[in-house]
Amino acid sequence: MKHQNQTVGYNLTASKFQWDIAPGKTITAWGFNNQIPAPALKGKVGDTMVIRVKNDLEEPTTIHWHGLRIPSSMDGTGVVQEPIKPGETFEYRFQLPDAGTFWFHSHVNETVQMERGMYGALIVEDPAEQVITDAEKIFMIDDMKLDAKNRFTKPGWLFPRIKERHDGRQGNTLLINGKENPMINVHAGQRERWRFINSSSARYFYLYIGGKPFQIIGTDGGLLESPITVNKILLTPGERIDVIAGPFKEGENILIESLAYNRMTFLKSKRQAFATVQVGKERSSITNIPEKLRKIEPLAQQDAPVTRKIKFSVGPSLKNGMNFLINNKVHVDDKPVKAGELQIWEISNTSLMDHPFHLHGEFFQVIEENGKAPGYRAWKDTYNLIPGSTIKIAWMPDNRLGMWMYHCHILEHHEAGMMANFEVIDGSKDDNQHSHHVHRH
Ligand SMILES: [Cu+2]
Repeated sequence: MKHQNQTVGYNLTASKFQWDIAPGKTITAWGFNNQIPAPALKGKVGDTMVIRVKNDLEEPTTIHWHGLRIPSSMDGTGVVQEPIKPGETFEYRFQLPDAGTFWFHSHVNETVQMERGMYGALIVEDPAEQVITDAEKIFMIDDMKLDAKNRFTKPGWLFPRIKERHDGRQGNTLLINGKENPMINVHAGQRERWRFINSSSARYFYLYIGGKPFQIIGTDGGLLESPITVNKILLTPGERIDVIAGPFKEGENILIESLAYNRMTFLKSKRQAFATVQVGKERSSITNIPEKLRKIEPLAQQDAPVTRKIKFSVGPSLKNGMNFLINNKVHVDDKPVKAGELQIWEISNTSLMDHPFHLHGEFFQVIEENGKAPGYRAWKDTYNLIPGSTIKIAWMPDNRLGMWMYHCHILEHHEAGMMANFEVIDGSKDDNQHSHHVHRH
């Protein structure tokens, strides 16, 4: 039976509240509907989602819908929207074009607002999808930097401040779905779909499930062509991954961990546990994972001519110790692109640390990484650039004209300048009719 498109309504209220991250461990959070994460928003492909956001904080905010291919005016950034002032309400309204694991988060003063909990999952299902699992869970990964009294801290001294700017804020308190080391209950013999979302400021989450193999079935922009079996996978800030976990044996206790990943920070990376999976009584399984999940048509060949070059780098700054740069500048206005004109962007990272590149409102395909074609095709909106690397991405701007942006998804780097605004313009008009010069971010 064909799915009848529906309108799905949600109310989100941003406010300050007390939140228990563990028994007896309470923080003053900022978030939506008094919970971290916000309630998961769910819809089906083709549905219209209407989300009324009331701001009960003492400062302005907006919401960015990470990964959703929606109109520019709904993207939630400072160039497309007046921030929602304290006491005001704004209605976001858009159709859900793609199935997948998406998320939303504030896009004003992110290093404070997101750090304190202003994020949630947005799941879009496709009723025609063939994947069947016994259960489904969403895991939003985060960390918070708290002092001994569970307060959020900002480094006061110059060197710690430079370190946090350099590394991004990496917390000492690890969270899955707003809780410290939660118990995850599963049944023996069953297989579940786990949707991981890295909503942290800067932490590289290197997923490891007790060494057990799991299957990756989806990335940022929905299903892969075929499942890929691994026993670890890196998830950088902003990225999502759908995996099939299990079957496990009754009585097993398995840690969900992040392995150490050296992204060239001052802070040394360690292997750390985020949650414990407790395996209960055996149950029968109805899971079915087809070998062919879907077809992803290639947007371009590896040797397609480059239409734009983007360089991520770090330079000295008298005021802050260092600046985070795009093409040698901070907070950049990049050239427009024309709707319907294939984009082949060569993005290089000449700095000595990793940066996750995020493009708003579009999916891209990585067609080359350091001279090689990637192992499999996937739709992405966030992709990690290791030091000294160069990738080529292909994407096709459609008719959603207006302002968009790309940036490093380490929030402190974004704030320190590693971001650019650009416009998607009508392909039938010439460039100099358009000259938005904006410097907000
Ligand atoms: Cu960065």
